[in-house]
Amino acid sequence: MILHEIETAGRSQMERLQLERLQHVASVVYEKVPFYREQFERRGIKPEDINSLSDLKMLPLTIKKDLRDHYPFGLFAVEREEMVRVHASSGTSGKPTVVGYTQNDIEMWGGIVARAIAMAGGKPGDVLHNAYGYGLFTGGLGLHYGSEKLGMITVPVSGGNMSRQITLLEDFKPSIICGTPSYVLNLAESMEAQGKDPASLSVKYGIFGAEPWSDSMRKTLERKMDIKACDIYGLSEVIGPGVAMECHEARDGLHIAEDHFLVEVINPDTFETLPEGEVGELVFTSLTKEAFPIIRYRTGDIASIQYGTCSCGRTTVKMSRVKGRVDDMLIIRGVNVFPSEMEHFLLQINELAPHYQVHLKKKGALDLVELQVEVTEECFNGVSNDLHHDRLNELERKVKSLMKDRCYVSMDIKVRAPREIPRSEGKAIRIVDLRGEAMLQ
Ligand code: DLL
Repeated sequence: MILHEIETAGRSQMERLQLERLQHVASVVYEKVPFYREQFERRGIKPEDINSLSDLKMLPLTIKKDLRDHYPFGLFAVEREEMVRVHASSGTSGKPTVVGYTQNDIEMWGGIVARAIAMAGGKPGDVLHNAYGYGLFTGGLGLHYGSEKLGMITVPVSGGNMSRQITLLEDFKPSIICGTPSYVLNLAESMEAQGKDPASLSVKYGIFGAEPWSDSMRKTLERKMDIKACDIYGLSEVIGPGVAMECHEARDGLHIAEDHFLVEVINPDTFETLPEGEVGELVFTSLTKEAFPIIRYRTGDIASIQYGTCSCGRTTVKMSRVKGRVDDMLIIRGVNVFPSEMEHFLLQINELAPHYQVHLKKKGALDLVELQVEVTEECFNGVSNDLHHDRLNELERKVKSLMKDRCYVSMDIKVRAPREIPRSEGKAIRIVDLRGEAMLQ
């Protein structure tokens, strides 16, 4: 279901709207946010110098550190009386990054998330089970307001409490489930552990995101739950979930809400803007946000963009699925690899459960990478105890050579017992960096 005519607008109509909005947001940040005025002045730019969308390149890039340096409210563009909400993303080190919303921002956000849910198969009157965490994280409330705006019966279950989740899924008969893919997988497995079949639930569509997930993970979730799984993308600095969404018809790239968020892809080393189709770092400029407008924000997320008309009828630019974050890319003996690429191949091994972690360790001056994978319960069915060891060794060799042949990386493999790898309540932890801990001998 296409909710808004702008989703099918012609390119020139979209670009006219974007330019008008870009000129407006540039003059707002110049007037209201000292940080941006300083950045513009340093480059000798005035908002009125923006005469075409390609002038966007003249504007300064913004990074997470700029948000931290102005913690908590230093980049807000409105008076306190106009603000109604803040969200924050947890910082790995120190303070979180804080973002703010006016009432209009909340309305606009609800509108784009409603569009996103409709794109993934949501309909007024149907039930949406929202297992994204409610709180400072934008996932829970972001999906919640969008679902209500679309007219769906919204179940604000949040994360945690598996048995309650399962009861609500069985009793309320939702057509849509939302959550991080790792958490929903965890949920499906908990049902199986209780002897229940997740495919027997009423759920038809999944809206999964907030973390990188591979196409193999998509297949696993689709098979286990008998659903169509769509990818939702977003980040709090830009607004939260809904910046981009896959349509359930094509499930081939995510439609960016480009009437609100202008996208660019840059080379993360040279900052040069890359052409359509080339993989680089996504950069977004908000076009309509009031409280926390953001100019050319470097997301750290790696993807490409593609223009054209989708088989669903939408004409909005699509981004590829996120391969990973610039800072999650592993460089193993000169070869670059993202955990989601490893996931893609790992999930093709039947004996393995879809859970894994990459442990980074240090031995002397040397960095070591250990991939921890988990066997399924069924792997040892019918195997006598004395053969367990051989089976594990054989599996380790299999994973090692798969990683070498398909991802071109050589790493240590550790096969762990069922349920030994920690399960997620929200975003899965795929990389565990132990290099700061006591050195291994
Ligand atoms: O994760 C917002 C969100 C909530 C998106 C619910 C989708 C669903 P943050 O906590 O600020 O916001 O984290 C943003 O998560 O820069 C990406 O690295 C990653 N991310 C978000 N969606 C996806 C996705 C929310 N679909 C960061 N695929 C982003 C891969 C994603 N990575």
